[in-house]
Amino acid sequence: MSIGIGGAGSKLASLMDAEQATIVNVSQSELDKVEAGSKILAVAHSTRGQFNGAGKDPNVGRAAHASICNKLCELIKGDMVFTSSGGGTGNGISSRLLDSVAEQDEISLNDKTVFGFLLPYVERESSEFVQNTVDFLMGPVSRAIDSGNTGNIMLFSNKLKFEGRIAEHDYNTMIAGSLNNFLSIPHKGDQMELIDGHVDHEDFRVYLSKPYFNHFCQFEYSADKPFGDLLKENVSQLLLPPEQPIEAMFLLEVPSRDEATSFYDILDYFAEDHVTPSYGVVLNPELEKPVLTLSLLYSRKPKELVDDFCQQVERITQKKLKKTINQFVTLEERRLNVEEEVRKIEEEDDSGRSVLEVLGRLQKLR
Ligand SMILES: Nc1nc2c(ncn2[C@@H]2O[C@H](COP(=O)(O)OP(=O)(O)OP(=O)(O)O)[C@@H](O)[C@H]2O)c(=O)[nH]1
Ligand SMILES: [Mg+2]
Repeated sequence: MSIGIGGAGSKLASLMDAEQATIVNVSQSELDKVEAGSKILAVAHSTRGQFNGAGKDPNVGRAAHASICNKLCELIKGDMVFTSSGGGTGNGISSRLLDSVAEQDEISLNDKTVFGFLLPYVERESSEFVQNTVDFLMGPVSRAIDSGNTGNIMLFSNKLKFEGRIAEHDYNTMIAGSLNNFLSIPHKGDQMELIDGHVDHEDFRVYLSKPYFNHFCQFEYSADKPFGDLLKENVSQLLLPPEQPIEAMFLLEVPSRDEATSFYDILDYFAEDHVTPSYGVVLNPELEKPVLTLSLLYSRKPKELVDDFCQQVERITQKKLKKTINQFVTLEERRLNVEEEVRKIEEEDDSGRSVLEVLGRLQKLR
């Protein structure tokens, strides 16, 4: 089951499994737009947000959180929460939710919540979305990570959506599809013939409960290329790029038993960084080539993530500044034109005095 908070979060949760999804919003009309098994309306004392959402103001979401606080805390146990980091509803409600997670003494492994945050693409999205995201990462996300009380955190990015000009629904489907690929690792271990290693449901649950960022991807595996190069080419564009992993997990599906031992190359690659992945190798005769589903857990201070954001903002600010300077130059040209206009008036003036002469006298009087 998954819980979606705000517009983007609700759409993602619904795509993961509409019947099982619970969606949360401050606006009934926003709730009506998305299909879900269960819908929760969060109400603030003020009437702001009731019709169109929080209008990018996280204060509205934060205020509304109080009305659903207990219900939501109970609901997220052992489940997945999706929200955008930029919108007012998702950001505001999730901020309070993350704080309540951080304040608890210890959360048992089975009750840990996995969070999926959808980050804006700085180059194309509004400054409010970016500022809300910076506040979100520096505040509640940072505190929740420090508490060690969250499960994995997935940082989805809208960069590819904008750069690839992908329709919203298609992009959401890509995100949900790629997450489902990762989540299917233990099921495939059950359903397909196991050749080597093993990732069972319990191992998977333990992996999900670790408070690190999770980057997952799936690609055709070839032992002909160094694994590092292959990985570089195939990291997911739907998520922020991964850092040096602390832990890893993979499932290698091979069409025939002959290719099964190629997984040793992957283990060798990770051994160089002292990472010993959990893994399974299964036989999938329906495939033509081996397919690898890989997840990397990495740790990163939210401050560093924010620094990346700020660098992008800085680049854009520089570009805007350049544009402003160009505009200023245009204004200069206009001023010169005004001087010319004065000359024209002077020529046309039939009083016998030049305008510049009059101006000169006025200056002497001063
Ligand atoms: N990929 C994707 N991004 C979305 C979608 N809807 C909104 N976003 C992004 O999410 C951010 C805006 O957040 P929303 O989820 O719309 O906002 P909200 O939580 O409903 O909050 P308010 O609308 O302010 O009440 C921006 O970065 C949007 O680009 C979606 O369906 N898919
Ligand atoms: Mg909204």
